[in-house]
Formats: sequence, structure tokens, C-alpha cells
Amino acid sequence: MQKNIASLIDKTRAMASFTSDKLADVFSKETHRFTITGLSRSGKSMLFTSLITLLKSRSEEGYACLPLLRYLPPSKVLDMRIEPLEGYKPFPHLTNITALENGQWPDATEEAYGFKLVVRLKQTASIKRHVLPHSDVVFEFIDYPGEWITDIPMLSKTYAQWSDSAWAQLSSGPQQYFADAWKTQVNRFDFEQPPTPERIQHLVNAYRDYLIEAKTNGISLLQPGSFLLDSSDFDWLEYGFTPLPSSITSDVSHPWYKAFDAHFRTFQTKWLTPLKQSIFKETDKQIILVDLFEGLNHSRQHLYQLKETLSHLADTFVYGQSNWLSRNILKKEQIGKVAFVATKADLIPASQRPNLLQLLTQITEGARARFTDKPITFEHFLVSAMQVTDEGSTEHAIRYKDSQGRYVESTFETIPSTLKEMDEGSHFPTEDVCVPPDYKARILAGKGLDRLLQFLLEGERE
Ligand SMILES: Nc1nc2c(ncn2[C@@H]2O[C@H](COP(=O)(O)OP(=O)(O)O)[C@@H](O)[C@H]2O)c(=O)[nH]1
Ligand SMILES: [Mg+2]
Repeated sequence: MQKNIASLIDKTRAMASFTSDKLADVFSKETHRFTITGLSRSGKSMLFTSLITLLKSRSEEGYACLPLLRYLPPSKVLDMRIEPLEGYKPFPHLTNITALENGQWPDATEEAYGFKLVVRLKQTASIKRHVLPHSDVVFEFIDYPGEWITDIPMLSKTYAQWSDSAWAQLSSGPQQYFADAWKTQVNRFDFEQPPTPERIQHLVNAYRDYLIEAKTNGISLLQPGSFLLDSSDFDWLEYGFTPLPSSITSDVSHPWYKAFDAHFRTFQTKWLTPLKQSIFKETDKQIILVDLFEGLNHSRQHLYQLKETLSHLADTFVYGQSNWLSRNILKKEQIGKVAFVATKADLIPASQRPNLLQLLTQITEGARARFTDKPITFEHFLVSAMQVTDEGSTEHAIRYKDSQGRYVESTFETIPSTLKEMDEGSHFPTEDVCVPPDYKARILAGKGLDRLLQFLLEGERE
């Protein structure tokens, strides 16, 4: 009996894929998994919160969300539900909404959360209707702390390789200005003394202070990012490590090298490997969120550094997903699709958005260059999960409520469309915007979410 049902469902699915109907193409698969990746503070949690709000208001209040309508006309959708995802804590949608209600942005994510969007479709073709009255299509989403993603490339390195690259890294770019205290500590440190737990903890704490300081100053390439989270399941106090000068990492008999090498391996096997399997596993489509404002706010060097970070992460975003690549591209000879999405686009006037998009394509250049010979196409677009700002009195201005509760207007200079155009030493202060009381209407007015949904929903074969 079980077998019969299973084969019936299979037939239904096969039939669905025969039709030229775009919708049927999209839903010929049962479960789609999407990883919306991005560094910490890139806007992942807020985007999920908006997405759920949008979908809920469509199904509960009949809010006619246009892009969804195009792909999921109400005549075909019986029901849309958000459900927990097995094996993950439920995404704290209500907690986030309560925060917004209180004028606060959702808390920074410290662990992994999952949710499922289940769309129940009416069978339209009459044969299918006889077989099954409806079919469920499941979309799975996972939210996680952005600090984790920067650590995935550490899986393919030895301790010595990682240490040397991390040491070179912290000695260059804008991060070098925050590494002085750490380097002084290392220079003073007596590595002739054996690596006792106390001494290791002392060093790890000093290194972590550097990571925290650099992070607050807009640096994105920080490893291990996992050490930044207090609630991390990896016990970085007990199994911590830091980069060390090459005089030590080049001597495999050095007690400090041995200690950190062992800890690094523990970090890889006990933490990174399971993390990669549970969070960064195969997905149908890749969406990579990028916050350009942190960089614009600090300096051109910060933007170069963001570009470098994305390029380092390229393998994690795309190629590292070997299952994804082989299942969706190599076997089926399909084109893989990756979307780079600049978030918080409401922070600048509409007139400046083309420049921001242009800048985004330059920032992703290094990451994309890693796949020139792969069947992958890239898209770039802008979103705002919430349209926090209003149009200003000129096309170069926006209006918003600042943290003092005043409704202010700010006029923009031209946002550089290339890194070269940005003067050394210039920066674009980020607006001091607050969560407005009419946050819900502003979520529904978010920009680019339609494009994002379209990217998620449309069939891989055009
Ligand atoms: N103006 C504006 N700010 C946003 C938007 N989305 C996120 N932010 C800001 O970016 C911060 C980080 O967003 P969050 O979703 O927590 O990032 P995550 O670390 O990737 O989950 C938030 O606290 C907000 O201050 C948006 O659509 N518009
Ligand atoms: Mg988050």
C-alpha cells in the first residue's frame, strides 16, 4: 500500500514537469532548500522576518503581494504555512516582531534557527486532481550567526597555513590599525614557557580582544568568527588557538605549535565539519547578502577588504557545496544561479541606487572570477527588508526619524559606483535611522523583495 502511494506521488510529480506551465516547473520538486548567506549584520535575520511577515499577511489577511501573485496565483494556492524545520530551533519571528513593535531591531543571531514555508497547491489539471487533490511544496530556510561563515574556509587549511595567512592578514589593510595591542602581547609573551591552559587562555583572550575591536570597527575578515560568540558550542576557552609568528609555526617540534595544531584540529572536526554539514549543505539556490554601508561608512579600504572577504568565501558560497553543484549543475547540465544582494537599500535616495548596484558588482568581482569556467550565472540586485526612510524634498535626499525621534532630512553626495571613484579618506556616514512605529506597513513596502522571491521561485530552466 505504501509503495502504491509513493509511486502515485512520483507519477504526479513527473506529470507536473511535463506541462509547459511555469508554475508546474517550479513545483515539480517537493522540497527546495535555500541558504541565504551573508556576513554578520548583512541583514539576514531582518530579511527572514520580513519574508515571513509578507507571507503571513498574504495568507492571513489576503494582502495581494504582487510578485507572489505572479508565480503563485491565489486560484492555485490553497494554503501557505510557516512551520518549524526538524532539527532546528524555530526561527524567532514573534520575538523579532515584538522587538520591532518596541522600536528595536531584532537581536543579533547567536545560534541556528530554521523554518519551513509549506505551500499547498490545488491540482489544476483534471487528471492530477483525480490522483491527488493537492500537493505540498516545502521551502526550507536556515538563519545562523554570520560569524560562522567566515570560518568554513579554515576547514581546508592546516594550522600552520591558517596561522601564517591570519598573521599576514592582520598585519595589512585597515585591520592592522586594531592589531597593535595583540602584537605587543605576542612580542612580550614568553613562548619558552610551556603551553598550560592558563597561558593558552591568556593568549586566546588577547587575540579575541583584537577580533572584537576589529569587528566593532567594520572589519569583516575575522577568523575564527566563532570565537566572537559567547554562546558558541565550541569551547574556545578550552580548545582555543591564535595565529602565531612564523618563527613558531615553522617549527613543528615547538610545544606551542603542537598545542595549537591539536586545538585547531579539534576545532575542525568537532565544530566546523558538523557545522558545514548542518548549515552550509546543499541548496537549490544561493542568495548572498552584502552590506555595503558598513564599508561606505568607514573607508575605501574597508570596501576592498569586504571584496577580499567575499572572494575568500566564494568556495563556501558555491563550489564548497559540492552536492549542490553536482546535483543541480553537473548531472542535469543546468545553469547554477547565485544572487548577490545589497541590503538596506532604503538608506540612500532612489536616485543613488543605480550607483550602489554598480558598486556591488565590483565588490563581488573577485568572488565571481573564481567561477568563470563553471556553468553559473550571477545576478545582482538591491533589497530593503523594511523601507525605513521616506523620499526627501529633492531626489538626492531622504527623510527619516532619527534616534532622538526627530523627523529629519538628509541630502546625499553621489555614492561612488566604483572603488576607484571613492576618495581615499572619504566616507559616507550611515544614517541614524530608527525602527518606525508603522514598521509593518514599511515591511510590506520593502523594496526588491519581489525580485528576491522571483529569484527563489522561478524555475532553473528558462
Ligand atoms: N534601514 C534598514 N536597515 C536594516 C535593514 N535590514 C537590516 N537593517 C539593519 O542592519 C542590522 C543587521 O540586520 P540583521 O538582519 O540582524 O543582520 P544579520 O546579522 O545578517 O542577521 C539591523 O539591526 C538593522 O540596523 C533594512 O531593510 N533597512
Ligand atoms: Mg542574524
